[in-house]
This record gives sequence, structure tokens and C-alpha cells, in this order.
Amino acid sequence: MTDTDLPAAFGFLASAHTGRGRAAPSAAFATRGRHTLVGERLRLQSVDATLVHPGADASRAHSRGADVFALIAGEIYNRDEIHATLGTRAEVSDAELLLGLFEKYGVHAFRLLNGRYAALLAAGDRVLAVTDHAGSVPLYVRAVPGNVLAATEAKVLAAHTSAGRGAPLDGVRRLPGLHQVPAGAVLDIRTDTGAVGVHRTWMPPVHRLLVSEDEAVNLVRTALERAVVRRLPPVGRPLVVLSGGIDSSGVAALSNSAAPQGIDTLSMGTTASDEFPQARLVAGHLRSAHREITIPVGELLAQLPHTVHAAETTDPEIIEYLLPLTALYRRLDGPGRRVLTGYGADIPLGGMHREDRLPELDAAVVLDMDTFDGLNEMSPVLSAMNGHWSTHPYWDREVLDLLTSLEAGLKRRRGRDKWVLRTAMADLLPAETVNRPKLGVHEGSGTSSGFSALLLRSGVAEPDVPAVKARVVQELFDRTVAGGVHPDDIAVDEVVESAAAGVAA
Ligand code: AMP
Ligand code: PCX
Ligand code: MG
Repeated sequence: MTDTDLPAAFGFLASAHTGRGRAAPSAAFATRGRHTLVGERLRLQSVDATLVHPGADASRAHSRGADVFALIAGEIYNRDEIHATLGTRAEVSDAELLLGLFEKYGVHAFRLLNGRYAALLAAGDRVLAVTDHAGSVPLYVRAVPGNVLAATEAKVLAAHTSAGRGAPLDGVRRLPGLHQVPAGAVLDIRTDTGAVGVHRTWMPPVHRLLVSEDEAVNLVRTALERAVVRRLPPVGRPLVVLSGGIDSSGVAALSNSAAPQGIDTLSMGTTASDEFPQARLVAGHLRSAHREITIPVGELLAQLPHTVHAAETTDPEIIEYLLPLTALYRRLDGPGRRVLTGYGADIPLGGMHREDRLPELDAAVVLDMDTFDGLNEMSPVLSAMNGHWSTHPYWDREVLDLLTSLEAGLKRRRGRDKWVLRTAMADLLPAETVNRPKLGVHEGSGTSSGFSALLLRSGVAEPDVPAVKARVVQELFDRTVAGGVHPDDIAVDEVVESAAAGVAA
């Protein structure tokens, strides 16, 4: 049994090699946790890995078979379905399930999984680098003949400078020779030659379902209930990060219905702005143990380096969404918690799209589902940096498949955005919550405006604000991810100054 409610491992760095005697390279993860070294000799290759994990022992994160070795960071949600096909027992670890599925289905095993994980399998003369359908646990590889390196954080591999070759993928921008495994994919790499093939295990649905209102509402309610239940801790209380919008309030309500001891909820605000009254309304309705954290805007912006360091993205809009959440997780002290969020609901439901026309709404959904990969907005590192495990029920594979494929008229209906979700949750929440218009976390927390104000105070001209924001994020990426500088050692003001000068030039 596990010694915590958390996954056996949060991340890894693994080295598969055909030569002898290579130890796992040392790893400076942003993820917090103990490090355990594991090594296995197979017939044609050896694997050495460093696991970063929350509990006393990480043995449930790896498993050895005949000429196979498997490592997993994260967790599998459709364990019951897998037990049914493999005949395995409930105590079997996720790593053992992965191995069992691989032995039965080969590379097609990964099409069967609904989870939040990155995995590495070494088998025969190959290494498989595997992501979940959403690529929600980022995974990077660097392959040269005789040595395949894979890690759940790019910064861990950025230090290794040998040029990659053979990967038919776009490299990670600004990190030569490094490749990110696409969402819902298996990179199949020959360890001796470094030659790479790609298998897809999931694609966003492009068809749409014409179903009745009632059927759609029931399908959404059932799928979301299952997704939430699979994410609840087996014993302790779940923590839901709550904005008071429909997405996180829905997760809180379903968690509350399923958790015998009730739930904890947590809301963040800043000295500039908060959504505390809206979140309090929900917390009161559900009688959750509710906590509010107010972060001074200056302190919030000082977390920019940590956010980029954790998310490893160069997208400035994504960083504005993730900054308040990073600040929240970093303020959450104590033992590692299992945290449920409402993140990502707006992507398949077109919630960010504020107009009535259905063709445009579906076009926005198609675009967002085609472009999420590589943004790392669901990365567990944001919370794992402080020892916590986040999980996002709206991006459960079943929920995401369903929400994406509902016809646009069920997403926007009677002048309301996310109609099907609002209706599916209506009996569990106050009417005011169900009907509340969407406010993004970057808006509700005053993050976007606070970041803009910082730049304007530093002398940036208004029209240059977006370009300077982008450049700040890029410089932070160069320093913390590519350059290996610790975020505590970076002064945001200095980066702003240099970015502003760069844009003006
Ligand atoms: P959003 O969709 O913009 O509301 O944000 C994505 C997710 O982040 C929400 O579903 C919540 O789980 C979480 N979140 C957003 N704002 C807050 C907040 N002020 N306090 C705590 N969690 C939040
Ligand atoms: N969100 C959205 C997702 C942000 C958009 N991401 C994308 N298009 N890849 C959500 O929770 O669904 C906010 C703040 O709103 C984050
Ligand atoms: Mg949302």
C-alpha cells in the first residue's frame, strides 16, 4: 500500500544505455521530494533512473518483467477496467499494470489508459517514452546512439548538451537537441541507434454529437462524477482550489457528494482583486472547511520566475493563468495534499469565447484542442514544487472526449456559455453560482492588470506591454530552464528592465 494519498512518484530522470556502468545523471528538479536511484540491467541495455517522490519509498513507481522495465510518474484512473482485462488484483501498483498491459498489448497498451502520467519502458533494444492523452505530465527526451535520456522536466536535460538526432519532432524551442513527447503519444526509440518512431494514442475528437438536452446533461454529470471520484484520496480529505466559478464549484460539489468526511476548499486573492464572496457562497453551501489566502500583488509578481521554472513554457498568456495558482500552491504549507482543480473546462466547452455564434464557437474549440500541446498548463510541477499533487477532472480522458464532442449548441444555449455544464450542476450549487458569468483566474486575481501595471511603472509604453510580457517570460525561461539558474536568484525588476530595453531596441 502507499504511504501517502499521492502518486508513488511525481517525476523522473532516466538514462537507458547500451554501454556499461553509467550512473543516473544527477537531477535538479523543480519538483520537491525525496530522490531514489533505481537501476536495472536488461539483456541489451541498462536503465538508471532517479525518481522524485513524495513518500518514504518509490517502489510502486517501477516494475521489472522478463526483459522489460517500467517507470511511471503520476497515476492511472481506469484501474478497474485494466484489472478486468488483466485479471489483476486491487493491490497491484500502476507500474505493474503498465507492465502487464504492455506484455499483453505491446505498444498499443497505451491507447487503453486514462491517467495523468508520464512513463518510460525499456524493452528489448527499445525505449518507449509515453505521455497521457493530454500530455498533462510533460516528458522530454534526448537521444544519441547508445544513450536515451528522458525526464519529466526539461531543465534536467538542458544541461546535457550532446546533440539529439533522429527524432522526427519539433525540438523544444531554445533547447537544442531536446524533444518534448507530444500529448497522447509514444516515442519508440532504438537505444543503440537513437532512431525514433512516433505512435499516437489519443487525438482530440473532431466529430460532434447531436443529442437531446437531457441526454447531454446526464452524460456530462455522470462522466464528471466518475472523473472526480477516481481522483479523490482513498482516506484523507480532498482539497479543491475554488474560484467560485462554475468549473471549480462543480468539482467541489461533486467531491463533497463523494467524500465521506467532507472537503477542504482554498481560494486565493490579491491585494488588487479577489473573488472571495463568490467562493464563500459555494463553500458555505457545501459546508467545506474553507480558507482564503490574500497575496500582495508585488509578492505575486515575484513568483514569475518560479512559475516559468515549474511550467517550462514560453507562452505569456499561459504564465498569467498559472502565476496565481503557483503563488497559491507555494503558500500551502504542511504535508503534501491531493488538489482537485477546475482547470481546463473552458477549452472543450469554448468558455473563453464570449459571443453567440455557433460556427465561431466550434472553431475556437477546434483551435484550442489543436494548440494545447506543449503549453504545459496542466503540469503537476506547479504544485509538486511545494509537495502537492494536482489533478484536473475536466481533462479526464472520458470527460474531455465527451465535452469536446458535444455539438456547439449544447455548449452555448439560451445566451449562456457552458450551458450543458451549468445545467448538469444546477441541483448541487446556489443559482447565483450556476449563472455566474466566466471570469478567468488571471482576471479575478488581478494578475494580468498587475503585470501590466508593473511594466507601465517601469516606463514601458502601453502598446509595448504585450511584447514586453512575452520577452520577460522568454528571458525567465532562458535563465531558469535553459540556464539552470534557481528562480530564487532572479530579480523580476531586472528582467523587466532588460526585456523592456530589448523590445525598445
Ligand atoms: P479559471 O478557469 O480561470 O477559473 O481557473 C482555472 C482553475 O483554477 C479554477 O477552476 C480553479 O480550480 C482554480 N482557480 C482559479 N481562480 C482561483 C482562485 N482565486 N482561488 C483558488 N483557485 C482558483
Ligand atoms: N483557463 C482556461 C484554460 C486556458 C486556455 N488554455 C488554452 N487555450 N490552451 C480553463 O481553465 O479552461 C482560464 C484560466 O480561464 C485558465
Ligand atoms: Mg475555468
